[in-house]
Amino acid sequence: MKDRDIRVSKFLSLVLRHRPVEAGVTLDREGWAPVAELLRAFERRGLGLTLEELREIVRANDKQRFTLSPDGLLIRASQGHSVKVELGYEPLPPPPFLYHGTAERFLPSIKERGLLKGRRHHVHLSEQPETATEVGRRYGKPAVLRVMSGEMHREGYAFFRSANGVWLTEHVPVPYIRFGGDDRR
Ligand code: HQG
Repeated sequence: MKDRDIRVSKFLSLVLRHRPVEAGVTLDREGWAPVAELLRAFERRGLGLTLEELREIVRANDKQRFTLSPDGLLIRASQGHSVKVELGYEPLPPPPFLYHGTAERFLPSIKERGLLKGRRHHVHLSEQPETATEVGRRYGKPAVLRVMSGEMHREGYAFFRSANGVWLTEHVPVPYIRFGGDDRR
């Protein structure tokens, strides 16, 4: 991605997931913001953006983080919020295993408390261990944990899949985590 596109994408994440009020943007219950309001927030930020540019950045985003409504008037982040929103994803049976990328320094705490959602709404899980490695790298030396999602689901834990393919669940207790990563034990 180009430098400017990265700045735009980061500001979009900030506004649509974490700090809409500070940016002067209103999210509805389901996390949708009026595109016109968002464009004005970009203006104020000194990152003037045309509608066409916004559409292209949403289309080309590496993780498909944002969704435009069919009429193009509203936009929301597909996952990752810390502000309260109801994304409305239906519970779905997950694949047997999912992966969580973290940093090695978090492992002692995860071994005690399981995976916690922190300030976000959910714990985020990937279908691919490679994606999890990249997620983990953001915080330090990456470690990939395998989550026994099939077993969790059979035992009553709910899973959701965001529009951009990230799996979401409330908490992963320690017994469902394999710390060896991809070894199928
Ligand atoms: C860790 C990115 C200590 C957890 C990604 C993670 C994702 C614990 C950090 C999305 C813990 C939270 C979310 C425990 C979990 N003790 N640390 N018990 N339980 N942690 O950023 O999953 O690029 O809130 O392992 O792709 O890293 O922004 O969550 O390291 O989908 O679109 O606490 O963000 O997407 O960090 O990332 P985060 P995450 P975007």
